[in-house]
Amino acid sequence: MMRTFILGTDWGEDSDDCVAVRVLARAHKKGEIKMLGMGINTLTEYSAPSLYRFLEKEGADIPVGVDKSCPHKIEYVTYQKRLAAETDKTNDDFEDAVRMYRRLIAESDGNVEILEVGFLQVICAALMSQPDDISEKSGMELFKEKVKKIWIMGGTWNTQGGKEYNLCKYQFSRDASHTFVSSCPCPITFLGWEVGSRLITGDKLAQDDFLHIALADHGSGNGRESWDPMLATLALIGDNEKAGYKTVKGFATVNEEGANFFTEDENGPHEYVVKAMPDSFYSDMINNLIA
Ligand SMILES: [Ca+2]
Repeated sequence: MMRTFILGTDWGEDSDDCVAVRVLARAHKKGEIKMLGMGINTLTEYSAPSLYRFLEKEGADIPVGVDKSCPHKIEYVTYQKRLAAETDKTNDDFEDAVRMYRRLIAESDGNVEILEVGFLQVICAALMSQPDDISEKSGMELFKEKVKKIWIMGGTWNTQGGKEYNLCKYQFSRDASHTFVSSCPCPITFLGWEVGSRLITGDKLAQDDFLHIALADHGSGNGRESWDPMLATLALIGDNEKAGYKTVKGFATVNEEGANFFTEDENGPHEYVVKAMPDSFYSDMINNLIA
């Protein structure tokens, strides 16, 4: 059975999201996986149209949603404006991300994996959602029945009480991380800040490649740290050891201040990964996938 994924991204805040989107879009296009949809958990006037256009340039037909009630309205970054200028679409042409998650999960065959490389308010709202016109089931019931696995780029797992951007930057993201991690009935694999930090990818792209241009628009024309594409490649490979990681299993928590903690336990529902290979192993793999 082909593996199916939903991606959540804070598209527009950083540029490693663009690298991750290319990795996933290419795997989708090659038929290795099916990307059911991509939901954006930040909001600018160019959010959904720019991701839509990026995917169109990839030749990957993947639905896009955006958190239309996102409390975090950011200034657009240049790559969003550049891409959005190439389409007539606006955010109004796209589905709300929480509704999209509910719909895609409800319509799925029970084989869904969710990757999150941004804030957790959309996946949290989907988990806490009530029955509606999409499904008579609650979000909790849908997740239990249909979501097999969740992959999160977030946290710092080499220290207790670490605070990492995605899990704790804003009040809404702290609230979502705390609620989601304590309530989610599905297994979660975390790839922490410490894994992708200082590991550069996207530095070998052709100058006329639109991914290079997006990175350069963000001030990362010489490459960017690899948090999001490392999570994407880990999830695609689907086997921590084959992907070059050691696994620590147990129970993760995120407190109300957004600090993350971990209790090791062989039978725990959560795990985080630790690099088992030299950095070039991961950067070569990602650079090959996006070349
Ligand atoms: Ca991100």
